[in-house]
Amino acid sequence: MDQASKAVTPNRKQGSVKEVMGQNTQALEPHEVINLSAYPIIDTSSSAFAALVKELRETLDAQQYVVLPEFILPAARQQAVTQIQDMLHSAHHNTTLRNCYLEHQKDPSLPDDHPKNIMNAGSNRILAADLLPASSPLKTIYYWENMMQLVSGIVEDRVCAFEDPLGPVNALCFKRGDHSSWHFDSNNAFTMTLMLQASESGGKFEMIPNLRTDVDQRYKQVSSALLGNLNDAVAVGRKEGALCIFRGCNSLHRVTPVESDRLRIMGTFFYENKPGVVGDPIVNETIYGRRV
Ligand SMILES: O=C(O)CCC(=O)C(=O)O
Ligand SMILES: [Fe+2]
Repeated sequence: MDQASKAVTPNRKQGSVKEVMGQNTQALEPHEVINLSAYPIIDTSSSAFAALVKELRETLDAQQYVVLPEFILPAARQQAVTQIQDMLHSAHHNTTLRNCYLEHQKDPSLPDDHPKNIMNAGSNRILAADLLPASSPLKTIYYWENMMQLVSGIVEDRVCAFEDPLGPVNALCFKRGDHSSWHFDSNNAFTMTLMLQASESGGKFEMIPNLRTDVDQRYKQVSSALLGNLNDAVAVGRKEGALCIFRGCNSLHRVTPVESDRLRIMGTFFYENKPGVVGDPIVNETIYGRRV
């Protein structure tokens, strides 16, 4: 997914004054949202920050994902969950039938067991950025300059806020039975998620790291995985409060069906590597059911 609004969300610079925004809730400051004792990102010129970045970058490079447990503080997590549950009736219910390349059409010139022709259903509910209050802790995290510096150091690329009204920060909710079928993420070099509420059962995030490469689609191996050979799959364990950065472009991944009444809620964050990027309205329509 790739998606933005300067107008809707204030750019949260260091030392910003608390503002009263959205649903009469006061926006929290970064130190009220992020576990800064575990993650020393308050001072991005410190050696502790540099050491943290190095460790996380190396882990991401080695396993294609890195998990930061207990990243969001419990009270902020609870606030985010409550705000999302209050808005759930407005979430867009996505049901898809797609192949692992996120395409909805088969290719009749290819055999049935070609990965392009293996279609799988998926279902989730998504709240776009404009449906999350400006006081959402997810936005405090997303727009904090130090956060962008942290992410930039980990992924070794420039990190800028996405300027689409819908795309930058989303809440992805999975009710009982909802799941995301095996797929490669399209054209974003990394994806960042925050486990706000875990399901009691199911809803597991699984990944086959580097199943394809930038230059080799490895269709045979992809097809074999899609048909059930999961020897190389890893379960990425994440407890509530954990932030995860993963490279989903070449690592096949899925979310297994949620098997509990407890809603699985992920915060998802999409950064760009240059300023001024907005989403494609046609893509937005498929993800959010609307363009703005
Ligand atoms: O919900 C998740 O854990 C990951 C969802 C996913 O595949 C994605 O955001 O690209
Ligand atoms: Fe994905």
